Amino acid sequence: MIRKFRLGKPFDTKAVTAKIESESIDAFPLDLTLGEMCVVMFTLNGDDMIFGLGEAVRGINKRGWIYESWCSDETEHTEDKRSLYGAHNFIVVSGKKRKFGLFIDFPGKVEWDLGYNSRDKAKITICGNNVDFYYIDGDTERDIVKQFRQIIGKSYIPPFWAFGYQQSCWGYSKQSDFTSVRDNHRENNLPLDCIYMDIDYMEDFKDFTVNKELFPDFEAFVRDMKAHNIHLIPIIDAGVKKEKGYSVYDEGHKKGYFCKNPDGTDFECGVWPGIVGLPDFLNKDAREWFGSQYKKLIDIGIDGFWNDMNEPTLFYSKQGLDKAKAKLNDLINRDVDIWGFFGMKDAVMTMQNSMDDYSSFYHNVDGELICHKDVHNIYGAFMTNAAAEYFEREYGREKLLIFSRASYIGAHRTSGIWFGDNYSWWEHILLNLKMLPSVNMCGFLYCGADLGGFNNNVTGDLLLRWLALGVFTPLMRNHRALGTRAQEAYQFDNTEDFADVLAVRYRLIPYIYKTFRRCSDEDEMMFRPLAFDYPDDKIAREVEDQLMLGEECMIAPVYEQNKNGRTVYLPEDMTFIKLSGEDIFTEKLTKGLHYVEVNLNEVPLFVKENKKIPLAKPVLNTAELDTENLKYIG
Ligand code: MIG
Repeated sequence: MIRKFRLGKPFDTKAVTAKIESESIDAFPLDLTLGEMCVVMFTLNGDDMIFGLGEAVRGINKRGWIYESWCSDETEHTEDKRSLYGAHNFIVVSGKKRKFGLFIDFPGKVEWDLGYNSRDKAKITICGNNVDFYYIDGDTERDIVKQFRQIIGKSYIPPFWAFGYQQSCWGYSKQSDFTSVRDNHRENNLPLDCIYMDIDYMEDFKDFTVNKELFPDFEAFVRDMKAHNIHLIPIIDAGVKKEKGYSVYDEGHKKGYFCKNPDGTDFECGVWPGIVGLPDFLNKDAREWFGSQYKKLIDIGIDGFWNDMNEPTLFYSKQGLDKAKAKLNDLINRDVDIWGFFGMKDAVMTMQNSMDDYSSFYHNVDGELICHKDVHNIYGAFMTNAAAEYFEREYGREKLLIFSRASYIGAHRTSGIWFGDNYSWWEHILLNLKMLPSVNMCGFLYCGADLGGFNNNVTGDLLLRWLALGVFTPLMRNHRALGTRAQEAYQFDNTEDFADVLAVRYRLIPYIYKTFRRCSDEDEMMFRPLAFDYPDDKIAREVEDQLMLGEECMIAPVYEQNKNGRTVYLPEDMTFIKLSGEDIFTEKLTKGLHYVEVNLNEVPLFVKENKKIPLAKPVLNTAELDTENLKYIG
């Protein structure tokens, strides 16, 4: 059962689609302290586990750390962090004595102390007092999540080809960069469906422009790629470059569609294009206007986009820069000692994404001015909704691919997400795995991490192991940062191993796609912690490096270097399957612990007794996939 409790006059975040009558706040079942900020408290029992919070660091079980819902351009996903790009305010508390779900619908900052200051207390601080609480009772974790999913609406479904393998790189710029990625995949028997265009394709990082020197006839280029069944997916950043004569800026400025300073002038800040205006995505007209800009690219054949920098990221603002300069000047005129040195460093480093800046600009919501910091967490979601609403109206559902970096619950209905700037670290394979069930709980089904890692230099074995997890994630994209070691599948001397692993993806697409659709239709999670399916199994409850997939499978990737396999826990008898190219290896294993060997070119998978999964013939593109003649294994 879902109970809603309203405090004050909450901002309409569009997270919940169901109409639910709210009860008196006095009946709220958890301890609640009211004030300028609201605090929710409850005791944690010894065996309580806490699931949820979507995109976040640390474990599947979130207990024992302090998290903050505050959409952040966080470039290092280490366990000391509190926030990443998304703000997903839903948790499930699960113990023997009681199980419940809690969704806090609030667009500003929320702090989740889940047994951090005191091991047996949860203390959730909401930075405001206009908020909707949803409290969900249920017998099982799955049931609680399903009830929640039913009130937030069905998850986004992308076009079928978006389940193919995708290659990306910050730094592909000229036309030949893209054609060579395409051709190298084909020549090496490596499948591919999409190539991403990062900010380099634009003219001076201006949204909705294409650099004419790099792409003399962009339309013909897009057509040529399409003829090879390759979709080009350009990036769109939140900030619009301030430049007279650039129509998007001129129009946005004239119509008052950018976020404002208190004096009514446009708030300006520095991001990749230089000084930008931030479109006011919370304003309905601005949203429609920005959404319709995508048409410029759609008209020339583009059918997918990724939205970036929409937390929003602010490298600096004019006021921040002035403050930092004054501080530096002051320091420079003195003898700089060690503290002066740190002062200088701080002056520069704290300029980025500062709370001062987020507190200084305003949105115009139906004539009412709202300070950004109070609605920060829905900015990116509303950017993506702007595009998605336009797409659906003009082109229909499931026609265009769109996913975002920043998100809030609600955006799961209109788009996917990717997990942002991870590293080419082994531990980030595991972080990728742990995030999957957490974001699924919050409705985000079309998702994935930068396979191979974004920052730092990859190695071939790391990429292979990571791909063997990516084979199961709806968004399967290899992406890396500018200046890092090349990580396309053909860059390594054992290219055949990569062909073997990528072939498995295409063999599994019918299964993955069907499971994905079903999970969207039935408000289910595609990936679940073992704890959800085997609540009475002590060992299963604590497993943090294996996941249930759909109703048939369990996955357990190898995520450590120089390992020829791993230990895996089977909560029931299962068939251990290894897929590699056209090869299939199967072995029946009984409930319990096993060490399984997995070569670098193999994808491990476990299928439950009496279940079977379909496999297609491996192909090099989704357009070539035969989804009718399937072979069932299990
Ligand atoms: O400040 O567009 O997360 O995927 O390659 C970096 C360049 C901006 C961050 C994204 C990343 C993308 C990069 N962007």
